[in-house]
Amino acid sequence: HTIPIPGPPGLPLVGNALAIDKELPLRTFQDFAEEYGEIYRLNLPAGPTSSQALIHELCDDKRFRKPVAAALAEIRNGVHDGLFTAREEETNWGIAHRVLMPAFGPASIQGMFTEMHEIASQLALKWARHGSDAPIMVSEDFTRLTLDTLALCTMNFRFNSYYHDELHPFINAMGDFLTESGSRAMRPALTSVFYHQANRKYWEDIEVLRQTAQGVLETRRKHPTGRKDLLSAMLDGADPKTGQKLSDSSIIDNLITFLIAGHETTSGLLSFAFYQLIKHPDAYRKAQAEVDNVIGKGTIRVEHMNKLPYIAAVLRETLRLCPTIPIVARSAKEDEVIGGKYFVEKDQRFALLLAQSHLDPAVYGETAKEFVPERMLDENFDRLMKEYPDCWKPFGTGVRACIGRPFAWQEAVLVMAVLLQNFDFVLDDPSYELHYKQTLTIKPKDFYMRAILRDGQT
Ligand code: MNH
Repeated sequence: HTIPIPGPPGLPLVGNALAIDKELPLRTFQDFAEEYGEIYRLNLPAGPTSSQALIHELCDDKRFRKPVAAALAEIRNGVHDGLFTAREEETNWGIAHRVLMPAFGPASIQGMFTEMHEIASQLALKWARHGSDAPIMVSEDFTRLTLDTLALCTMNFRFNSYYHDELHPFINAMGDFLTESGSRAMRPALTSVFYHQANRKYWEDIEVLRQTAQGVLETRRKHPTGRKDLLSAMLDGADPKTGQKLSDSSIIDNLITFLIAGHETTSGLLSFAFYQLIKHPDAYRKAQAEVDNVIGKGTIRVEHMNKLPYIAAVLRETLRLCPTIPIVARSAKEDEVIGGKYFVEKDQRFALLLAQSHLDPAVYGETAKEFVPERMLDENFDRLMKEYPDCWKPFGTGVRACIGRPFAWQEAVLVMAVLLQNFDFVLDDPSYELHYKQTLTIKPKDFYMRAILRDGQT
């Protein structure tokens, strides 16, 4: 016996679309989850799910897959079958995945440490120069950091964002392209003819992105270097399975994809992590003490990166409460029953509501909504993941999980260490309350802090 999936009543034609908060759709989805439980039906393309148990089931790659719909389908107009926007089983996904996996492996990421460190140090220098009275626009400066780091480490390209108020044309084009991809996904298909201007701008932005990436590729071809970065892995690497190399167009797709998938996510993580630390002085002290004990005042080296377990726990706990990709899509490969009772038709889409499943009291108990890094220390984390598989999914799932995770992790740990080593941080406005700004990812809205150089440091 199966039961229909519960859900709020909707209007004919628009369904539940009007109920969705325009600024912060995530809030509506979480409110409905509180009201209707672990799964509900909206008269929208996807059904939000939010218990660890259901999410565990939907993460099964044998029965469910990643659909490329909504905003992803719009981004796909720009980067085609690149890793992030490829449909299940498209050949180019397999080729790029196999060629790039080793290039995102631990050894290769460790090789990027020096360049990551350089960009992180530039940020510390900027904040030191601005002085402790200057409010820092946290997520904007972290976005400069993550973009510059990605471009430098993956393709040896320097945006030099810190000292420009005007961003590089590529960055503007990418920002507008992503925002517009989100808007297009929300618009009913028939109305798109009314958006001439926006459509033209959208395709022009795609052109800017592709031209820039093509320029980077051609420069590398003309001036080969011994650099072992992601670009050289794509230019030189052959797929171990088919022997095929990546086409130029596929390389361009993936160069742009790294910047798209890898900058806001990591920038949001760092922003939320500092917010949480400032709000939790006890955790803050422990994190800073760990940096002082393990690294002291000397230069941070790559060997330190896996010797900072408390920082790692802070980052995990931050991604639990504030998963910067708060929703991941899945769809059924065949007709299915989930949770032992809900009937699901083939191709029915689901939104894994990570921002809510990460609060499941069945997993995290009474303190589920609190920031408690201790529960994410290695041993506890391993136990949790074993006992409640898929209870923490900020990097997505299965074959389509994040390929950039080791990159993001090294960058985030390093930046935490550099900043905690050199500064004390306080809220610019002590009464600041956390609000999200939602685009494709979430970030803290209007979050400003101030950076005070620590005693005896210059
Ligand atoms: Mn990343 C896929 C989260 C950093 C490149 N990433 C995903 C997915 C999530 C995700 C979730 C799965 C999306 C989906 O199912 O539709 N990623 C993150 C988070 C961070 C992050 C939370 C930082 C914190 N990602 C990065 C970085 C890069 C990157 C850095 C690049 C250097 N991510 C990707 C790519 C994919 C992806 C590429 C698509 C992988 C695939 O489908 O094969």
